[in-house]
Amino acid sequence: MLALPSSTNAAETLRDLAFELGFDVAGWASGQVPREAWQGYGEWLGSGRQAGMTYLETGAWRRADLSTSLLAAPQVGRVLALGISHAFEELVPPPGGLRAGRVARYAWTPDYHAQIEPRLSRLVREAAALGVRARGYVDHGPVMERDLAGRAFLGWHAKSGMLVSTELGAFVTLAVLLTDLPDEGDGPAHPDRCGRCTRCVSACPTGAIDADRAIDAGKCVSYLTIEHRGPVPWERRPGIGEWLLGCDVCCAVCPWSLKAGALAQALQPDPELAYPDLLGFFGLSEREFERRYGHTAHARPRRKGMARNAVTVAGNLREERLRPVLDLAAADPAWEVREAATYALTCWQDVAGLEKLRFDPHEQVRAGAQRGLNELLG
Ligand code: B12
Ligand code: SF4
Ligand code: SF4
Repeated sequence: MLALPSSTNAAETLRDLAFELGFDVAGWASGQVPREAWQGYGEWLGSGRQAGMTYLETGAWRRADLSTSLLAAPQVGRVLALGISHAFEELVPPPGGLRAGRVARYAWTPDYHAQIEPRLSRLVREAAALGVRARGYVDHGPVMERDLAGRAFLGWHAKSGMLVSTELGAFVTLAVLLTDLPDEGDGPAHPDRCGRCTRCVSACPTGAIDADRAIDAGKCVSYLTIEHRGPVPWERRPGIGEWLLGCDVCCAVCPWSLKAGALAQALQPDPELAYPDLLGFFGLSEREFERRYGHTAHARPRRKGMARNAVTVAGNLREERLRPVLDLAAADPAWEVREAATYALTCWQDVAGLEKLRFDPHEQVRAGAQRGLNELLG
């Protein structure tokens, strides 16, 4: 029998190991990024849809040439694209505390970077043992993970902007392993399985999904609750609805997610992260918050971002049991939180609460209180 060339063996070994490590889907793509992908990225930046995420502009060109991200290798040959499901079963909120609102499913596990990076490191070590140079990325590298995953046949570029898989639906976290294995080009393109469906577009609470299958981040609840710093534009706050961190609407309504069901196996969700005690975002110093949430996605907006989100949700939900959130927010040391309290007090038609904040030391809090009073009293 003919021995297989060693690069084919290495590629197969690494893909098999990825499955052993808990990835649900894995496939190889060419390391040559097609012109339409990086041009599309440039056009998206040019249209300003990155909102405040200026880090997406830094070294934007590196997405076109992956060799700049595989240190000390002449060039990237092939890339192993990986996907792991975060389609968890619904969880029961833990007892005690004040629990309301929703956290997007990807954030139900202790930080997914921390869960996936050790798996990528294991693949890098195995690659080295096979004489292959490799480097793993999950989320924050200058790498268009969806483009790679699409060309590796893990799924297609769906109308929601997501990489959707026929097996896993849309609740898939992606990662990539850049390697210097010889490039073998891409296989066949994955067919578009959206058909005439437009559920995600109609269900998006803020109209953030554009016709070119890209997101206008400035409108997206995920951006507003995770990445946006400072006050959220007032007119966007009702659209945040009950989302404390991220948003799952476009993934949840997708028929492919419904068909796949709750099949996450490798990642373990934590009910305390899915349904955090809202009171826990107040009365903590930034350092205490970091100690409690440092290993989670909740740390990204920092304590004041989570407190801002909590009071915005309390405003939108208008449930009497959430009154303590409004009181704590109105007295919070961070002006951004007190400013968000003016919105919530307006939703609650609490003129007395707004009157108090009209004399706040911070100009933007006073402006919020005045705006609320104008809305309520004309
Ligand atoms: C910035 C960012 C955001 C921004 C902007 C979102 C956006 N759609 O661009 C915000 C904060 C809004 C966001 C939100 C979310 N995000 Co996000 N985000 C990223 C990040 C860091 C960069 C994305 C980016 O560069 N966007 C700019 C656009 C123009 O680039 P792009 O998406 O890569 O698309 C270009 C090409 O790749 C190509 N393309 C796009 N998709 C596909 C698919 C195929 C098959 C092909 C061939 C080509 C192709 O077209 C585009 C133009 O050329 C990636 C991680 C990464 N490094 O890729 C995660 C990532 C895209 N996010 C992810 C997730 C899970 C989410 C949320 C679901 C989180 C949540 N529940 O709240 C939402 C979903 C919003 C949505 N409908 O897209 C996952 C997506 C997994 C998947 N199955 O697609 C990623 C890949 C992180 C990860 N490692 O898993 N995110
Ligand atoms: S994450 Fe939410 S707000 Fe953002 S595009 Fe999807 S449905 Fe719209
Ligand atoms: S909801 Fe429909 S249109 Fe949107 S990604 Fe899923 S299949 Fe495509």
